[in-house]
Amino acid sequence: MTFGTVARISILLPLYILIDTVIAEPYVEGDRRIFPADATNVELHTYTGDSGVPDTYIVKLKQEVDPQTASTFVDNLKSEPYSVTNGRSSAFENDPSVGVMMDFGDTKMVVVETQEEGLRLLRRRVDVVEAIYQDSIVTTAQAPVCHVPCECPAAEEPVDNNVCPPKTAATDWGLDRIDQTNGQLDGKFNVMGTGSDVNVYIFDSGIYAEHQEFSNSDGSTRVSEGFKALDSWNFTDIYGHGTHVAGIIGGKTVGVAKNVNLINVKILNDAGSGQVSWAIWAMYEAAFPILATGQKSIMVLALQSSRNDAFNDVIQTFTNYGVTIITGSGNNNGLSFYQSPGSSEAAITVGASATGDTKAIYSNYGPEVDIWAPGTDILSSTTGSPDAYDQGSGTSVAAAFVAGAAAAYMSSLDYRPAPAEVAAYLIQQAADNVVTDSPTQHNCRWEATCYGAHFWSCRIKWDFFSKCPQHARRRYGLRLTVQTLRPIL
Ligand SMILES: [Ca+2]
Ligand SMILES: [Ca+2]
Repeated sequence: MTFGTVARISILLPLYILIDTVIAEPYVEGDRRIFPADATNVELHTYTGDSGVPDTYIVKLKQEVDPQTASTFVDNLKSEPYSVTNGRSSAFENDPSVGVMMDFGDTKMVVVETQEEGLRLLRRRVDVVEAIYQDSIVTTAQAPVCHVPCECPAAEEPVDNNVCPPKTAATDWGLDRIDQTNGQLDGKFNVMGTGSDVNVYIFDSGIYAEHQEFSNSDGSTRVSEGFKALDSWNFTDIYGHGTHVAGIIGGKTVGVAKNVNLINVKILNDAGSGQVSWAIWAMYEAAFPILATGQKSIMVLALQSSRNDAFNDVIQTFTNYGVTIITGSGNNNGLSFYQSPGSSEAAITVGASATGDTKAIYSNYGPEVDIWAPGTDILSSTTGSPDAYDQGSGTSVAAAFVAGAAAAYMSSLDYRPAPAEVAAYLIQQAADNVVTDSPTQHNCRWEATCYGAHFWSCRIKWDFFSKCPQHARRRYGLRLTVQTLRPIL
């Protein structure tokens, strides 16, 4: 090394440090690209892959912003250069959520459709905006496609495009399993509580209300129409996922809470796909009757998106208001930390098990998973005719069992229990040390994300690292200490 080189380093080093403190560089975490806040820009989250909805952002306002300033800000979004439109294309023209302020009490959000210049200017509104999150695609937490390695029942069965062959044998092992701590199935399902005074809001692809699983003795249905993301939709379930989930929660033969009120909140299109902003909007709409009546209510989000902190924020808010929210951990066979709502602390996050109490190969896992329930090869109602049934798998299925159990428990009380009370009851009823086959290679993983060539630009997830020892004890290892579900009373 020459003298000249040494001298250059000693001069440049302080400059690098100085620049680093002024302009915060983006970093990548999972498939999110996070632009930290700095003196002149608010925090921005985007996606590196195709999870993000192009040119669509969920803007979270600062908590201290007064209502007048907030509404002026939102009004101004409708003009150039923000150009909030009521949709970029005909398919979105009837999206009611864009450009409307959602006031959740402790937080306010507005969905904005804008492009590069508008986004740049939005980031400069440090006076009003807390953070900006790109909208993201949300789909059913159903697992028709095997994740690597494919979990097929027998190696000799053909695997086409990594999709397992359809299962034919109908089973009802899920109901049988959840009413007992012992893994030896007894062929029975006993439940106390029918969920009759509980409203379960199912945020999904719709519900086929005419299915016999939902019919009362007088021919009426227990399914009612709630809310839908796009005005042009009707409530019909074409995709079938919502009807399957609803059957497990409250079908009269295949369901857990056999007399619960099922409310159809359609936020997924007929291909089972939607946007997180649609889910947030529908939660906002659903909250009005829930909070006005104080009725026992559960929101079921059997959905998954790449992690979206706006989604997690709204779930936290409604949990604070007393709404019990139940979700699946997601179907990536990875950490639920990288998915929403699976990463939500506030929701009751459910992992999926297969027969024999093994972790379902697709199920996500990790510190955010609160409880496990059957998820693989579960028979339930489907669309097409009032007596149509099909098997499905996924953490949606597992979440549906827990939602049914929560509804049955809630209906046994003469008051609306707080979400924490519902969660505590379910976990207390469950058995530890049951679900096996959790991966071990992710134990106590910590990550450093670096940009540039300088060590001080690395960002280490100390938070995650510090959580590991506790969860390594409780939830990882050859013999898991996770819970399987055992309702009710
Ligand atoms: Ca049983
Ligand atoms: Ca949780």
